[in-house]
Amino acid sequence: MRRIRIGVVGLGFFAQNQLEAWRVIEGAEIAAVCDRDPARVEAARQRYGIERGYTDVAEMLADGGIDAVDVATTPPSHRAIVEQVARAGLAVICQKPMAETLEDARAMVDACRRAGVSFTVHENFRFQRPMREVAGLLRGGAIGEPFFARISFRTPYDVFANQPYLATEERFIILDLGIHLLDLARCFMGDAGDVSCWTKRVNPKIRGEDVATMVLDHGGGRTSVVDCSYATHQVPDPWPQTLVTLEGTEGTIALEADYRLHLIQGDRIATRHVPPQAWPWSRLPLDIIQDSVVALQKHWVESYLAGRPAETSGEDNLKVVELVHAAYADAERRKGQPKRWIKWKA
Ligand code: NAD
Ligand code: 89Y
Repeated sequence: MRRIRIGVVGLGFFAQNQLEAWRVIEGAEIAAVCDRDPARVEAARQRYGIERGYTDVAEMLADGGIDAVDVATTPPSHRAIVEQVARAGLAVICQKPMAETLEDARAMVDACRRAGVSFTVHENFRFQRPMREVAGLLRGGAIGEPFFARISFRTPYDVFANQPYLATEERFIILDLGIHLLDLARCFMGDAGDVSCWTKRVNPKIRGEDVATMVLDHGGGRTSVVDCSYATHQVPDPWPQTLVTLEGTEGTIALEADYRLHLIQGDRIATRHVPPQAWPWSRLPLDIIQDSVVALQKHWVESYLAGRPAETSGEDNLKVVELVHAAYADAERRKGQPKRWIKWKA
């Protein structure tokens, strides 16, 4: 069987996980690497033993011999690269956030649809092993009909050390991280029709918000609370774990720190340990994220070969981008409003 030939664009901090993952996934191979920084191209070529290296996406595409492009650059470049790849008629995977604006995200989905190419967003949190276990219990009916979810990510972790660009963005935590959590809320509870949101910047050294609390309306009184913070004093630091509670008519699922997964039904509780798979390049505590990259890329290969859209297709992920922007709009609206404190009646 011929392997799918992947061109990887963007060879920075996170791409290393994608490159490592492609190497262990049967059915795919890295055909070329590309970054505007020649030193990063050379380093990737040496480290991963890849012949073809480029500093320009157009040149990589013009040389042919590629079936799909995996885009791991930072968001400002996503739209132009995805549209370029779509015009070349190749499948494309793009890192989250697909784009910084809703307009760009819609244009990207539209460009891929018109070109007839498959478009997937690298939305990996729903592919974390514990999240697959939670979804399995839920879909198997273990808790009946879910009516409440809490998806929580709170940490003091210095995320700016590895990703310095996050400190200077006008919009930080919802666009960078909350986007994953909003996707998880959709994955567990279905689409949301409305979102209320409160944001705050606690760290004075950064530009955007580092704390956000969102409440999603899934209809029929069903809600999710999605909360995230990079400003929380917490020992031990759970980073980069996402904690989940799902309450249903027949039971509760609770994913606690250190991958302890509880299923509570009446007065019974069953607990399992659901850690990620370790890979030779895994580094604690990022192993949960690194394993999810392998799982997402494997899923992408299976979907591509079967000729069906991946779970996190561009069209599906557009709904997450819409939620992100709805959340920012709601937070902005609240900041502009006079406070409406509850008036207690004597
Ligand atoms: P980075 O700055 O470390 O790397 C980005 C690389 O892209 C750089 O080497 C840069 O030179 C290159 N680049 C930028 N524009 C380019 C262009 N037009 N052509 C060629 N190369 C270009 O960034 P990062 O931290 O690796 O983040 C990359 C993406 O990964 C972001 O979208 C980020 O949100 C995402 N990310 C995802 C996860 C996850 O769990 N899914 C985790 C971290 C980061
Ligand atoms: O960029 C973010 C992501 O996608 O997952 C965690 C992260 O690296 C920092 O918030």
